[in-house]
Amino acid sequence: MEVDQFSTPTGVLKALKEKGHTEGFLIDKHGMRGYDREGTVVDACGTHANPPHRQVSQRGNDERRITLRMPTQVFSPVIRRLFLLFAASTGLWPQARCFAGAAPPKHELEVAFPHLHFTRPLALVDPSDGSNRLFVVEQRGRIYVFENRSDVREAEIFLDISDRVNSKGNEEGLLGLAFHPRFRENRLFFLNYTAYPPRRSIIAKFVARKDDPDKGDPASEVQLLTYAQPYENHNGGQLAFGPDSMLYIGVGDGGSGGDPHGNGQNLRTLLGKILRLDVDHPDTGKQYGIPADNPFIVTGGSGRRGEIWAYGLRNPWRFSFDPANGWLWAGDVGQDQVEEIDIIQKGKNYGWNIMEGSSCFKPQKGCDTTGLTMPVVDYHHDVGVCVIGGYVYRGTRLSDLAGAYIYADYGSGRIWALRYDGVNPPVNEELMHSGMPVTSFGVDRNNELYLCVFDGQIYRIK
Ligand SMILES: [Ca+2]
Repeated sequence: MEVDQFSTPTGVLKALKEKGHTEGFLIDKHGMRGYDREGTVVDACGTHANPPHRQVSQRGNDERRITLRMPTQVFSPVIRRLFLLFAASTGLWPQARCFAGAAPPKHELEVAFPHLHFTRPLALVDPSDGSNRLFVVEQRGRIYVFENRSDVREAEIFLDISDRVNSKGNEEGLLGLAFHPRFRENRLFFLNYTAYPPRRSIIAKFVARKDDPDKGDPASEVQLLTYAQPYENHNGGQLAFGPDSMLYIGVGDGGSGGDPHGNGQNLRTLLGKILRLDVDHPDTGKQYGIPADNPFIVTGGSGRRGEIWAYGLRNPWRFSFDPANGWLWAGDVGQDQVEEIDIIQKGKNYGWNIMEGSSCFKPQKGCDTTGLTMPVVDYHHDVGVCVIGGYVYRGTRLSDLAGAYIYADYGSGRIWALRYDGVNPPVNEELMHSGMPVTSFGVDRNNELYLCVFDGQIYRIK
């Protein structure tokens, strides 16, 4: 069976005649219709008010077309429906869902630790120290620790630095926590938080107490790096160690709207970037080193910042590494129209503020896309308003999600599973409309996935 999708009925019928396909499908603003070789509508979906979720690979094609093939010997109504559901999940073809039949959602959220309640939790982190503890970051400047079992009764305060954290703005506060890969030996952990005055971001390291591993020492702070924040929004916030033991930091464009200072494209500022630092080998006079293989190291006077790993980002709030292959996945929060998921690679330019997702931003039409790296997927603001980057699922509880990148939207509460191998087109499946203000994802030592939600609870997918 071979199926073509065109944006005009003529295209569909032409392909049916020329290629002898069994069926063709038309997708347009009214929905989706299937045609047989005689041009008869054989299946149809209702009107869809919203345009389909658009993929990068579709950009600029007036006549949108995909060709899908499957061996005829396995063709059956059941296989056909599965096949169409697969097509639907790519996002290219959301209306194909109704061809496949409406199925109840396979997954929903459940509270992971019913006895625990937090205030604006923003991150859940495993210390990778062999203990079965989890750490939850609260925006106001607290970190809690607790044993990872669903009946745990209470969480202890691991660290309280609310005295030095500015969390007045919606996007300000204690935003990120990363444990050193050798935390068990050196007890070092790293924070990303905002302070005021002056308005700035601080990347700092702290030590946990030797006599009590459930207590961080607030007096042990050593600031590695600070950078000015011109506005209260777009502070990024993630920091995490990569498989190379380097510390990666997500930095927003500095805020306001539209990146008024052009920070995303400016290699002389840390704003609008992913940074990569070596915390184990500090350069002279610094608390960190710039790795020799960072892409923008210069010896001359260009002013480019050697800390930069990738640029052209607006607000890479959450990113993570896939433990299976080391890929760095990021959710980059969009302006007023487009949210995007990127795979971050050394030295690449992710487009902001020339582009917002795979759409031109400045100028709004005919922007120069030369040298820009497009998102793996993006979605428009009819689907959600603020992407929350997640994790590639490498746990065992949810076998059907193995290898899928799970991410969410803070505004709509939708949660997706995205599969992408770097070669074939991405397959993006919507898992659920949770209705929850998801702020972040985290994983435990077994790579099981958790969600932090602004209702104060930690959830997991079941
Ligand atoms: Ca981008």
